[in-house]
Amino acid sequence: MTLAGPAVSSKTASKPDRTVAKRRLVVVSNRVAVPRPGRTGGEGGLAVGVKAALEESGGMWFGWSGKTIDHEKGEPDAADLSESGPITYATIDLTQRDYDEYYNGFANRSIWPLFHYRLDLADFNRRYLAGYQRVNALFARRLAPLLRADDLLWIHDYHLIPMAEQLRHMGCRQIMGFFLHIPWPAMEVLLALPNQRALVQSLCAYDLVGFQTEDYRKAFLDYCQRELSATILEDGTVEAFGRRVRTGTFPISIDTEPLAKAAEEASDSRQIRRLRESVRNRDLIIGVDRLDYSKGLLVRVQAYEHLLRAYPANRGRVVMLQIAPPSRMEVPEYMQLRHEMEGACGHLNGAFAEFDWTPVRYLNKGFSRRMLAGFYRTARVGLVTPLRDGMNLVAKEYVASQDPEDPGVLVLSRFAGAARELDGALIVNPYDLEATAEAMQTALSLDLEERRERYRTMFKHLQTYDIDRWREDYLSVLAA
Ligand code: GDG
Repeated sequence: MTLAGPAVSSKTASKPDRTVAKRRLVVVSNRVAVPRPGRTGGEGGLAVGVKAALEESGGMWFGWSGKTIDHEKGEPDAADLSESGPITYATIDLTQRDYDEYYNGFANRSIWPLFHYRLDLADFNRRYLAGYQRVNALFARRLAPLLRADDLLWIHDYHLIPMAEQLRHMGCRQIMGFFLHIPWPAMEVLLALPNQRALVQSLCAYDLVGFQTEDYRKAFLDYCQRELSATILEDGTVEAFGRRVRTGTFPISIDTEPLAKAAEEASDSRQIRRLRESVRNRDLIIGVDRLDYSKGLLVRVQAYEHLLRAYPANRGRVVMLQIAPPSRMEVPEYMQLRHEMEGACGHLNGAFAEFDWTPVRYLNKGFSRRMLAGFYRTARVGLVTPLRDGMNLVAKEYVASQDPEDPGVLVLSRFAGAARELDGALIVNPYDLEATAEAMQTALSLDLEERRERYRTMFKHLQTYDIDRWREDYLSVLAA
């Protein structure tokens, strides 16, 4: 079994550039994880990686505060600044209308469904696009006065694609990099987005555009070549709209060692002991996902039902724990999914439960990172079945949290970016419910030696390609 390392397309990526440390880093993302007293450990991969980068070089983190204000009050005049150690946090509030049109609208009802191949759920209302452009322009206007000439800008994700273009219009000449956390879709799918050409043009205002996998980067280059007749240089640089933009593949990762340690410590905690006692001698199958239609939650429950039907010996012998904190609840498609999941889990439990066994425990709430690590370690099978996913950090977290002496098995969708790296997993097509059920059955029955072998190769990979390596690779290429 061999693991392919992440394909970083630039040859300079493995040699960290010392100049990175000298420049001030300015990170821009939709939300900013401003530290608050008594609130630690709830951050996801992006926040952990960004914070570590800013702590190393010093710098600023700019974005939305998470608060909305009345439209009548008008937009804020300037960003709110606060400092914590070497990091300056700069946040702005959004009006309710901006929030509805930019965030709930264009970002999460136009781009998100389309980039996850859900054309049936996409809504291309022009009001959304106007709101998206308006908020990106607002972000640029409030950020520009805070910038220094030699800052290095790192802008994140689909909410903020037009940021660099807006800043360039205002005369900003800094080095600007963009990283897309979600998939870049195949050209035929992207063509359905009414303003797709303008969106790609705005990406060309960056100096570097980073993707999670080589497939996404190639899909981007394919569009540039076929739709824009752009010149693509051998190293993946695109020449279009009078600019040159480099492209690269930078698979995001996790804080592998700290997470492995947290999982080991958590396994002795009171809560994890309680979990083990409640599961008793049964095998636990775990899923952890934002309640999002891209994560393949419904097909997962259906595949589990197939497992119980096709391999009835599992009845009373396995338990599925599905943690699904609600997300984007103002977007109707997410509310709809919530209803559907409640129906699916209720149906499953109604059909199979016994007076002393419930097949699925479905929880609509979040847990601390430490507890999550303990849950992962307790589970014999990690079930990660997105229908489309930029990377999927849960897959990596599940592996990192395992007991090296008695590790569990990861069942992973081929449509997650993580499947390109984690080939010690049992890779499945989540649309094929029966094959997914078979993989679950295989996962439950693998012998210890094979489980260890699969775990070892993946964990070793994650030790090298962790979240620090991700940001070092990105920033060294950006600064080069
Ligand atoms: C986007 C892309 C890409 C979940 N429940 C709890 C909790 N989580 C944490 C997980 C994980 C994170 O949230 C989710 O990350 P994913 O990668 O699985 O998915 P998205 O949120 O869709 O993220 C994705 C990612 O960006 C990074 O680039 O991988 O493809 O869609 O870290 O652990 N954390 C805590 N309690 C919970 O209940 N503390």
